[in-house]
Amino acid sequence: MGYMYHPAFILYIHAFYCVSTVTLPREEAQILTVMSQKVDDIWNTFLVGIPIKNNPDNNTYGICNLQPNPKLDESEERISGQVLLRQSYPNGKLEAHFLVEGFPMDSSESNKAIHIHSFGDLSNGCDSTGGHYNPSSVNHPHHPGDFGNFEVQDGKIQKRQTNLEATLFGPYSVFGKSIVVHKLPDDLGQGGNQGSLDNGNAGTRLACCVIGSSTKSSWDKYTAGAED
Ligand SMILES: [Cu+2]
Ligand SMILES: [Zn+2]
Repeated sequence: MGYMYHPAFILYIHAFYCVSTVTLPREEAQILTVMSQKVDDIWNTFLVGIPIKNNPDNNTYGICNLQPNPKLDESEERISGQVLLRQSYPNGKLEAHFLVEGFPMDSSESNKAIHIHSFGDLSNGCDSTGGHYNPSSVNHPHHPGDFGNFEVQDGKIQKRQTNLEATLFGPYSVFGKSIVVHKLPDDLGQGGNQGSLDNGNAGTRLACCVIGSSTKSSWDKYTAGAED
């Protein structure tokens, strides 16, 4: 992404150089500091789009509170849960912690697909979240939110993933997008048809949520006892 060359960095170097080699009048030094902060603010607004300093540990947190799809038939399972997201600013890879419950204990289709979909629009249940979030126009399963298959054990999914491609920062931030849990496994692009290359033929949308910004305390609350 060329972070090395971002304007705040250049201005910092410039300001540092000036201040360290020449003794500037106090007023000029203050002006430089203010300018540097403003450039930094503009850059952060462009790069991040959300406040990044709400967590002292320099991580940005996200949460998605999964609710059953209100458009489901009576016969379908009602599942709910949380997906917790954490990423260190600005170059860290995304980590996600998945907690989903409410599956039948005797579920025979044990694997479920989970993806990031394009829209945070739940006005028509999970059906209005669109297709897979696909900013680079590639085939499934190469979308940034293709999390793959999740095994259900004792009616639950509980899984940590690290080193994910999706990001909470910049123009491709997934804040405001949605996460969908499907009824079927993800065929991972191996299904030999268009559906496979679009969405992995994962079937009915059982539950969904909109990804919002969050706090370290929510991350800690839901991942307690499950760290690594
Ligand atoms: Cu999906
Ligand atoms: Zn996909």
